[in-house]
Amino acid sequence: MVQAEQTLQEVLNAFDFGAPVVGAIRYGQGHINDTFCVHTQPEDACCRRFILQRMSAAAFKRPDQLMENIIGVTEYLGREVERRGGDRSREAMKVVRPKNGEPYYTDSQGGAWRLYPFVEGTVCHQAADTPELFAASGRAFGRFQQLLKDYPAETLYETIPNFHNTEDRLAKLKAAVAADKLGRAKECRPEIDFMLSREADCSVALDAMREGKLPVRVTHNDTKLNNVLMDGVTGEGMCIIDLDTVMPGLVIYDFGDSIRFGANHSAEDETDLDKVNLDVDLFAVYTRAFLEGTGGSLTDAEVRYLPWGAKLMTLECGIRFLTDYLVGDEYFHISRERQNLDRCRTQCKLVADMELHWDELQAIVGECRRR
Ligand code: ADP
Ligand code: GN1
Ligand code: MG
Repeated sequence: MVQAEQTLQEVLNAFDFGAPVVGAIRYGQGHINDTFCVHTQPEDACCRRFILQRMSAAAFKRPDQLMENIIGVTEYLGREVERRGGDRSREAMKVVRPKNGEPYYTDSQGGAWRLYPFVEGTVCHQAADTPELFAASGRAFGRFQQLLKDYPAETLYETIPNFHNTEDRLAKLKAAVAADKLGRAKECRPEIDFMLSREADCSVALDAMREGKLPVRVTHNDTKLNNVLMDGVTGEGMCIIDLDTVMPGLVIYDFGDSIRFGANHSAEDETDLDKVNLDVDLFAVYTRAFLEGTGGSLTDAEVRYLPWGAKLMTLECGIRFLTDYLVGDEYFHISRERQNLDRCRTQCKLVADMELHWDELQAIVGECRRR
């Protein structure tokens, strides 16, 4: 058996699945963790599935703190869902502890693994194929915000320090360009210049936060469409997943990351940039749905800054992809060469498009404010 298989077997033995395991296969399209779907076969029932994940050691230095956050948040969400008459087994994640009772299992190679029941009857989409789907994801992320509005933010660890500190992200890009350890900077000069020429933008939301205009709340911080499971029958947003980065943050970033990923009709790593365009109608659809989901809990300033959330999250993500490309693809999983550079290029195109449509984006948000 090769080492990876041996490790997987060791990890499978560390959990009690309640029935024999019949297989574990790689699963999903996340960029960060190693995800497996575990199939089990109870004697007198259908196959029961689980999601088993090795948390990324590159991204998360303190899996203990991360899991404390997740257990706190998932239990809180479960109680809130129940209080509102919902089904907590489908609308909230649940951590399954290993046999040793710890929140996660550390394998003999040092990898940190956690287990969740698979939320059945749901679909995970990689693109907003219809406006209805995108609206449903917006309501779900808005509702997530509402459900956690009274969660004690000060009890949460910062699982990735400076995660959405755009100024710091730009500083890291500058350092990577200066070091240029793989000699890749010469092929991405236009992208580097694109980012550097927007240095002032990187401070807009942070300044507003420092000046007290934008409140810090408990936020998800990774609100891609594929981090919400949609009900397979109704198409409504069912369960928000990927809670690794739930931390104190800005709500405009949660809004913005969804726009970055979903308000267009191309893959994040599309190489034909003609296909990469911001869909202003989808921006409008998401804005209304997200605000509906938050149940009116945002301040007027937060609503006013929503277009900035969209632009900054896209710019920041582009900066991160570019930095990772320059340092040798250490953070984001890649399946082909130059994928992180391609991802960076789509983000630049989207930022440019947002700038082009800036007045329209503001008008859409203005209309929501007047409602
Ligand atoms: P990453 O941080 O790498 O994106 P995720 O936690 O988002 O990892 O998981 C990767 C994929 O696994 C998701 O996009 C989704 O398809 C699937 N997934 C994760 N958790 C569950 C779950 N509890 N039930 C069903 N599918 C899940
Ligand atoms: C990562 O984990 P995943 O694939 O949902 C990343 C996000 C990026 C995103 C870009 C913890 O999200 O911040 O926006 O890739 N997550 C982490 O697709 O860094
Ligand atoms: Mg994910």
